[in-house]
Amino acid sequence: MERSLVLIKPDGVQRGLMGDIIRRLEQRGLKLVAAKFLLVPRELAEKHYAIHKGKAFYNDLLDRITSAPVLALVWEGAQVVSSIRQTVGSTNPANAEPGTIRHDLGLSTEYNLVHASDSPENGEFEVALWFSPADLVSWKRDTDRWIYP
Ligand code: FUP
Repeated sequence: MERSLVLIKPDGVQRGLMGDIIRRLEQRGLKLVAAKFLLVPRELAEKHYAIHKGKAFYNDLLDRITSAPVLALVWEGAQVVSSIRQTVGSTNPANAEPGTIRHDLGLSTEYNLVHASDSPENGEFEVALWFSPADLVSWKRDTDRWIYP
C-alpha cells in the first residue's frame, strides 16, 4: 500500500495551523497511520534533505526545519502521494492553486508550511527514515467503503 510522509513544519506549528492542515487531508478522505511530534535532530534533517545538499538554500533549510517542533504524519492509500501533493500545492505558494494548503495559508517558499513525499519510492524511504515499522498502525477504517469504490 502506498504511503506518504507529511511534515507540518515549524512555521505551521508556530502559526497554529496543524489542525487546519490535518482537517484538509482528513476531509479529502486520506487515512492516517502514524503521527509524531518532535524537535528534529540535525542529523535527521540532513538525511531528509540530502537531495538538496550543496544548494544555496540548504543550510537555511536545515536551520528552519530544526528551529521548532514538527508534526510528522504518515498517510496511506491508493495514489496517496499524488493526492497529497495536489492538496499541498506548488513549492512556491505564489504559484500554488487556490484551495491548496500552500496557497491558502502561505506566501513564501521558505515558509511553505508542509513537506509531502514526491513519489511512492520517496514515500517509502521517508517513512522508514522518520518512523520505525512498529509506529505504523494497521487499522480498518469503516468509512473506506464510502470513499473508495
Ligand atoms: P517540495 O517538494 O515542494 O517541498 O519542494 P523541494 O523539494 O524542491 O524543496 C524542499 C524545500 O526547500 C521547500 F519546501 C522549501 C525549500 N526551498 C527553499 O527554501 N528555497 C528554494 O529555492 C527552493 C526550495
